[in-house]
Amino acid sequence: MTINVIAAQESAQPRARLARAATSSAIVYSDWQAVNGDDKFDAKTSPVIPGYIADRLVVEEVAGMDETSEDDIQQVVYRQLGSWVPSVPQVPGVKTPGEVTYPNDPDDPTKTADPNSPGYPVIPYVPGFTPQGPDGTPVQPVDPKNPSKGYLPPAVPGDPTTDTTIVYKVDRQHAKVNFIDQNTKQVLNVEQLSGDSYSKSSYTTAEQIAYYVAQGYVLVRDGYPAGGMTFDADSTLNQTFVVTLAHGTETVDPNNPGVPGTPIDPNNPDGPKWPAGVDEDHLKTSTTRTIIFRTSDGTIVDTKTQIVTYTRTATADTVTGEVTYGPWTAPDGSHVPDVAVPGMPGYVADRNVVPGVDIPVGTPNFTEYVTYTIVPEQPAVEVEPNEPGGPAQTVQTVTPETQAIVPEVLTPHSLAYTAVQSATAAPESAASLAYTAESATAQHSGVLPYTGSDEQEGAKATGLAMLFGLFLGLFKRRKREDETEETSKKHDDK
Ligand SMILES: [Ca+2]
Repeated sequence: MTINVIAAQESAQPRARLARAATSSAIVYSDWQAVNGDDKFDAKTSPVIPGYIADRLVVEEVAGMDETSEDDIQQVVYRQLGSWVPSVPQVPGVKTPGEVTYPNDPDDPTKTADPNSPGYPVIPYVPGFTPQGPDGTPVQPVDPKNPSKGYLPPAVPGDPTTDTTIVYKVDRQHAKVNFIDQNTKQVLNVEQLSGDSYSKSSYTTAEQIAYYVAQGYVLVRDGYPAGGMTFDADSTLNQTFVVTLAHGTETVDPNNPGVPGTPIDPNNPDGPKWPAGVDEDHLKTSTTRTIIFRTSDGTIVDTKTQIVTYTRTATADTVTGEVTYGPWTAPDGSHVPDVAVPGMPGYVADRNVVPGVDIPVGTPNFTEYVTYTIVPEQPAVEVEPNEPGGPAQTVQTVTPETQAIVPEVLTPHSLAYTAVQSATAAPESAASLAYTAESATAQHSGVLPYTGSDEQEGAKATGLAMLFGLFLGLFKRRKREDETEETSKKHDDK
């Protein structure tokens, strides 16, 4: 479009006006005179018209005109300015900005503005893209820290009426996926990703997660999009995704221990192996209380054992092999029951019961003693020796659960037993009296050895404990040096 600006017509200012006077009778004209003596066209400066550029700045002055001068027509031609024209690839959601017309010099219609002048336009910012100049190099951002402020335009071409195409090149975006060990807080791996703005990555985490699971990890959280991540349009920010993994654990107990060195998961033979410390030996322990029945001269006549078994669990870290144990517990209780002291004809024991006791885990095996002492002669007792079927021959079974030892019958006959014992017979009965805490109801099958008169053979030593217990106070009891280990209470002499 061209605008023709004719200075003489556009403005009254440059017009030189002429006038003359006339008389009334005979018309006599005076000479033409320039009004106010102004006989020239003044110089005319072309105006600035935004978006257009003039071909000349000033229409020069014309002087010395008279009544014979022709009209003077001068033309100033304005042509439309060109623009910076953005060219942005077609991406859904991305709008191509409008073109930017070259700016006018505010003081010179024949020029475009000085690029350093205030208010000079910028090339628009399009997120995810970087504009390039005509030479294919990126244009520089006005503020390198904030490209949204736009870019410095390339120079206006020599012919300012021609456009300059600004090609927007898509930015390369970068992202990373951090695989984190939740237990140690360490980064196991960083996967670097890159792609065009707005594009979707084909990467998925499945393969690497499977790899770590095979190493004994468990997946806590996969923060990476299942279908692949989409790159953003911010080149100043690298997207970060986190896959959180934790150490797997496997817990075993004595009934189902691990086998060190063998695969924890049989389906993953190359995966984590059971570490040391998960076998049964590390998961089970016990404490044994041994009760030794002996005579005052040290001869062992019987032995009983009580065992408390303790178990615990072990939890193995399937990544590091570290083993953590649970507390020890006694599945059947840590209390061993009372043990009734069997009677032995002719002897009196130093106690009638070995009390039950709680045995905390870690207690070493220990031994308690019951000592039998020969009953002294009792001339004052004038009773018939035991008769068959008499009260003293009653056989009473003593079981470990028996708490109170109360004879059903207390008669002088009970004192008539002749105290004769055979130390040499003791060992054979020791083993048969052993029992464990887990089987406290096991039959007490032992028979204490003794020899006696025919009248006494019908009486079973195992039943006599109940009677002997009550007679303990009737007799002086000798205390031996080696009884110091006894833990049960003593009966005071009367
Ligand atoms: Ca980015």
